[in-house]
Amino acid sequence: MEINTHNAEILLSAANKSHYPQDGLPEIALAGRSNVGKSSFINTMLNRKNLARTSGKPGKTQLLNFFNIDDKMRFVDVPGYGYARVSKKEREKWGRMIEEYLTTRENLRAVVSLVDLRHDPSADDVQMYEFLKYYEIPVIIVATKADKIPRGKWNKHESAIKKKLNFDPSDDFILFSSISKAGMNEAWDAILEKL
Ligand SMILES: Nc1nc2c(ncn2[C@@H]2O[C@H](COP(=O)(O)OP(=O)(O)OP(=O)(O)O)[C@@H](O)[C@H]2O)c(=O)[nH]1
Ligand SMILES: [Mg+2]
Repeated sequence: MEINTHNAEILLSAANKSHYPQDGLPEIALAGRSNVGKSSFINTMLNRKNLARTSGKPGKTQLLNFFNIDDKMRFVDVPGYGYARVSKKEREKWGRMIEEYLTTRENLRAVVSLVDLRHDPSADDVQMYEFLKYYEIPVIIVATKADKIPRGKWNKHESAIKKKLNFDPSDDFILFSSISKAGMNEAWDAILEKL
């Protein structure tokens, strides 16, 4: 598929099903803990500075944000999990919103599940991966902030993450940096293959 990735705009934000776009365009969702770099991933992939709003302040993305890419596909920026300073009630609301999207959305082709290359995956990261495997949702693991780890140590960090996740070798695993753009072409290849 030929996609002009420069032709991208925020389409809408949704809290539930009734607000999702109504057409059949394929969607790729971004999941990961708060601050891992989901919005930065979107900006990097679309060569934009701040199309998906980023900040040092975790919990910035509160709704499902749908990005139209050249009227051919969408990215769906999902609010991050694991942000400590939210109430139990908010966490439950978050859980229902994500679960509804991931388990019922026919447009969904794959989830890009982001983890921080520097650290072992959190319990929430492991749970998200298990959830996606359980529902047989195609998953692409993207390990972010690779620029913060010297290249000579990438392999060691990759192995540690795979082990902790009980990684299925048939899934994609991509080392990524929104600073250096390492892994960007590989990520696009993996995504286009899923559409
Ligand atoms: N060095 C480095 N910093 C990054 C990278 N990706 C993201 N960041 C920084 O990490 C912080 C969080 O990035 P966001 O993209 O806003 O993270 P998010 O996952 O969208 O966070 P929430 O919306 O809160 O869930 C920002 O300060 C980014 O500049 C990366 O690849 N390398
Ligand atoms: Mg965000």
